[in-house]
Amino acid sequence: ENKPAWWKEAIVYQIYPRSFQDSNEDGIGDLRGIISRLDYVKSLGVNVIWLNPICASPNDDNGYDISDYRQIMGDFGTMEDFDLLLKEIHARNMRLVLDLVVNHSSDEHPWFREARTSRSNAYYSYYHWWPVEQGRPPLRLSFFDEKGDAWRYNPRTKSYYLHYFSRKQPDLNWENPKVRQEMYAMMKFWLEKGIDGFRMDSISYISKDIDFPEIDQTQYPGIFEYYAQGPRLHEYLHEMNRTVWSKYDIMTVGEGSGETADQLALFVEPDREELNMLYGFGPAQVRNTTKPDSPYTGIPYSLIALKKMFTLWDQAVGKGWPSIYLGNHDQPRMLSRFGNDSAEYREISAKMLATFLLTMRGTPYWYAGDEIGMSNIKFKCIEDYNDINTKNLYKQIEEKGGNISAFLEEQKQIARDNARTPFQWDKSLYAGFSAVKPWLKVNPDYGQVNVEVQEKAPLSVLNYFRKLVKIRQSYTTLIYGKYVLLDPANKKVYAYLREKEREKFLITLNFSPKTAYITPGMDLRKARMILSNYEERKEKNVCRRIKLRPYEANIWKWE
Ligand code: TEU
Ligand code: CA
Repeated sequence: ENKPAWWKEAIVYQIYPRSFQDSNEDGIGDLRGIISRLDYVKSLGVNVIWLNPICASPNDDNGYDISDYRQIMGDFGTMEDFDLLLKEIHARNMRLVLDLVVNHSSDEHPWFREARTSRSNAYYSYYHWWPVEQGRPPLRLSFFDEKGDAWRYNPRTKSYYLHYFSRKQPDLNWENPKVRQEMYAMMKFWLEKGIDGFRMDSISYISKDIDFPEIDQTQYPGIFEYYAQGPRLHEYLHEMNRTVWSKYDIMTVGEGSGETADQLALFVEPDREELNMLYGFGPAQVRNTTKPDSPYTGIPYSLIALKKMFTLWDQAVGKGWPSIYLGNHDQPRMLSRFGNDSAEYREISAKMLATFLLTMRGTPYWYAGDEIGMSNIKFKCIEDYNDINTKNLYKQIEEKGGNISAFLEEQKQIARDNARTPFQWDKSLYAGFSAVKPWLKVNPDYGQVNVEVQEKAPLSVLNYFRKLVKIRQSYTTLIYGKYVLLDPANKKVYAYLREKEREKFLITLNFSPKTAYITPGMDLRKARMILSNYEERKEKNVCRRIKLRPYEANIWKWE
């Protein structure tokens, strides 16, 4: 039995600071902007805010390239603004979790500026290098480099440095105990300010095989074995837990990278003293196949695979605790991906997805804007994009003479910028996000899809979300209760039980735009529908088989 903890009962609300609210008319969201919207966040009923990186950064990858771990990014404000933000969050009985980016720093961080000057510099061993006298470095591909290579030559040291992400994000060398000590001191700096936890970026990459063996996919078919999950990963996590985290009442969630379900428990089982949760890649990478844990290639997805994935991860967590999400700042909008963003089904399917996220076992991570049904912007041309990921892939395809229009079509479905467009507050110019032109275009649907309109509409997605939050918080069974998947082979319906002691819920979700049926295999005559995303409920005479309208979602409770 899992011990109750605040982070198990929490609903995490993820804010991408650049896109939430601009307070000083420069078109960029900032901390004062977030402060001015805290009453809104509180009104949702959520209780933990996770902010994407806010530290000083030249913004090659929007804050995931940190040049000073103890300063606030100029675009976002000052340390005084931060202290006020934290105070205001706590004053509303909410908590704050920060993004911790420790696998790499910016190349503009003083450590790297020093390191790149000479091999004898004390900071040289803060990073990973491949000296020229050893020949060409073994192949490692970068996720974000415009040429694709994760090694970049540095003439002054006659060596290549490693950067899994962009060339402005050199990987830190965690083998070096000094690097680890610096990081622990930095974590304490923020914890002493009173923050409530960390979301640990790309955490599995911190340990790698530093011999950098040639990649042999016949030996290890999974490429991640070469990039991440190195031999000392769990040692480092345990050390961080013992040295820092265990001294505070905080939550820690690691962002995984290609972990398979069988590795999950190693991160999160309490007696291992590592992380509270792992935010695995699995669920968001489900594709059109029934094989779980297969690499992502885009959409469409298969509902059967999605169900398999969530069910597998629910079990694989062992004595640990699951994290539940369908979208974030690296994924397309969940509505466009897993629901249906057409005018006809937008609202109903957004409500259906919300019903899913808030009735699963585990801590839900809710991405800001999903509660009003924000959808992919689907940019038509490359100039509209800001994301280094899309821009550099474009350059690579251009260079190779690849199919640009097919690439742009695909980006409409999967590009990260789809989820990074400014938050839609009202129907004024720029959606109330800013008085000036924002850093990224506002989704043109903001006239209907905005908070102001939905506040006034009792049946809006926004108000449905609030209702759901209340329901989750009134029944601990929806948090801790056992999760039991029903009818796994049903291609349209995701149905499951949540049960604890004598309390029992049935959740029935139609993930399709067609009428669908589910026969849960139990007597439903004593079950009452406590929530539906359709105004008109059809629960009369339901005995064994449930008929669901397009994207219909219901919560049933046994009396
Ligand atoms: O993402 C980790 C990661 O592995 C990404 O490469 C992800 O797969 C990619 O965005 C998909 O295109 C984290 C952050 O969430 C992401 O925003 C950062 O860009 C990345 O780390 C580097 O810090
Ligand atoms: Ca601003």
